[in-house]
Amino acid sequence: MPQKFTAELDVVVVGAGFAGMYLIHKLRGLGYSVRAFDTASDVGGTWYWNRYPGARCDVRSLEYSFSFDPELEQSWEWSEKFSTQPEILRYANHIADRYNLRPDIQFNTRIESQIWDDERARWTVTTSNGDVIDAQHVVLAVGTLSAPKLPEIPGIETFKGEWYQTQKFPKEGVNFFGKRVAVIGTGSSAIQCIPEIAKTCEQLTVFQRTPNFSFPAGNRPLGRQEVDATKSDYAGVRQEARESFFGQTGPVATQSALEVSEEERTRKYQEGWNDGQLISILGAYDDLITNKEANDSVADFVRDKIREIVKDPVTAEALCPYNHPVGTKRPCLDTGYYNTFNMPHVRLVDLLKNEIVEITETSIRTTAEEIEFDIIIYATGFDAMTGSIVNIDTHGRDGVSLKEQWKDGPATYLGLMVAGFPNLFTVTGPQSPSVLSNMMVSIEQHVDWIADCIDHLRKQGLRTIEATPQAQNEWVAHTNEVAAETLYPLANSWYMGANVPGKPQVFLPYIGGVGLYREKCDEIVEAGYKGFALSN
Ligand code: N01
Repeated sequence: MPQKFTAELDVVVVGAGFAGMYLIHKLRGLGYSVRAFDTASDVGGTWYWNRYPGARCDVRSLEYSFSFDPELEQSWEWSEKFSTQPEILRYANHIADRYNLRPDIQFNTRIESQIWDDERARWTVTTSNGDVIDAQHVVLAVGTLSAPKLPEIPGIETFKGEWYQTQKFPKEGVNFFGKRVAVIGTGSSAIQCIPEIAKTCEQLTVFQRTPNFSFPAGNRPLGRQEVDATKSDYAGVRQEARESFFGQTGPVATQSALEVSEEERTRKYQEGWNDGQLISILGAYDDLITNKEANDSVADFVRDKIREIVKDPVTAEALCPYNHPVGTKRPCLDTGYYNTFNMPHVRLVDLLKNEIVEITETSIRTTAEEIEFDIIIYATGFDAMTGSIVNIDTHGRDGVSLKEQWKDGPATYLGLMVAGFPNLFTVTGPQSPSVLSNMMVSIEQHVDWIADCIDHLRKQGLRTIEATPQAQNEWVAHTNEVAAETLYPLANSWYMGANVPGKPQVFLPYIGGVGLYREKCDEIVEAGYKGFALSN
């Protein structure tokens, strides 16, 4: 029986975060019928869900914003150096209102499956609401850190108190006053929420498996002068970010950390520490992420800072990271994190000494003790970069499943397309700079590239585009080669897929740099979409 479609579209967009919203705006402007779908009840993607106390971006707000509309960037006013989640969500809502995007977004809807029909050269997309959509293209704007992960702890389901995941915090917030609170995890989310929760709770216990390197954010209100300085040359600022390594403006190091004296290095690291930006420290020398000895010098600097700040020497030592080079697990920017451990009602439990055995109805039990709690916060991360892609049942040519094809690790061409899956695009997908960059810069680049590509097909009277297996293999080999030149593979990080049991351990993003990557993408287009097969 022929399939009954509830809608026909040029493009289905999965996700209504910043990428999904810009896709609607861009594609609609080019005359395409497009609809985005999101499980959330409103726009914002990652900033819709991550409402935990203290949630804040750690890329400067003036640069963590869209550049595609000069009027938008001039008229929007950021209040602080690093924006809070509520302010970024207001910005997301402003985008939705300003460009009237909501009529083309279906909320509270999950995309369940996407099946490629080779004969018709179209996708059949089904949703949790029973829609069956016939679409020429599908763009996955699903986010890179949007499949939250609970820890595998026995008894987790038995806890009778309140429990929350940082990535799915309730809209109405949580009242910690007078409560005994546990936070499990010490990644970016935990490091941001711990100082905030400590302000009101009765007792806070932090369960740490791996200490992380964290730097003070030095957040502050934005001054008029600095805003005007950026706004008077926004085009120049954006250009510099696009051509940079991490998608942000900042110093470009040209010297090895080992070429200078210890005093000089310490002075430079102190400058970065005071400046409160990850790129100021990690970009202080050009070999900090490639040379272990160079990296050790900055690791020593941070460990000294921790010992200086945290009064109890046992706690200080437990907070000092030793098992990975700085930067190879996502480093954090914090507001008072280490100082929080000087508060009398805050305690660190070092899981490297005594691991968690189980969670009971009322407590967390380690090999050494049992502690009762009213609230448990799981700040335990995500199935990063691939989780939210493979969670959609996707079948390409000859019915091949994407999940099955990626069982040994993701393989893409440029993080934009996958061989065997025509007309299916990923925004900031694996093997693109993505999570190693200012996401707004990478999102805009990918959306522009994808929209131009779709438009190229139409103008040339073509129906499909697909990565060739050879180009994909070469790109994956290149991304692995570049990663192998760095220290990243030395860490058990989510960049490596190491935080999800059974997930293949490969370095997920592309560490060649945002500017270089953009050049490569542009060259490929100029060479007639080299490495892609286009057909009518
Ligand atoms: O998650 P994470 P996150 N028992 O995976 C621990 C972005 N982000 O939500 O390292 C005990 O980093 C785990 O321990 P270990 C940013 O890119 C950005 O904090 O696996 N502990 C780790 O400490 C970030 O990197 C911003 O040993 C367990 C923690 O949980 C990414 O999102 C803010 C455990 C998870 O840390 C993810 O950050 C927030 C277990 N069974 C997030 N399982 C900003 O822009 C896991 N852990 C500032």
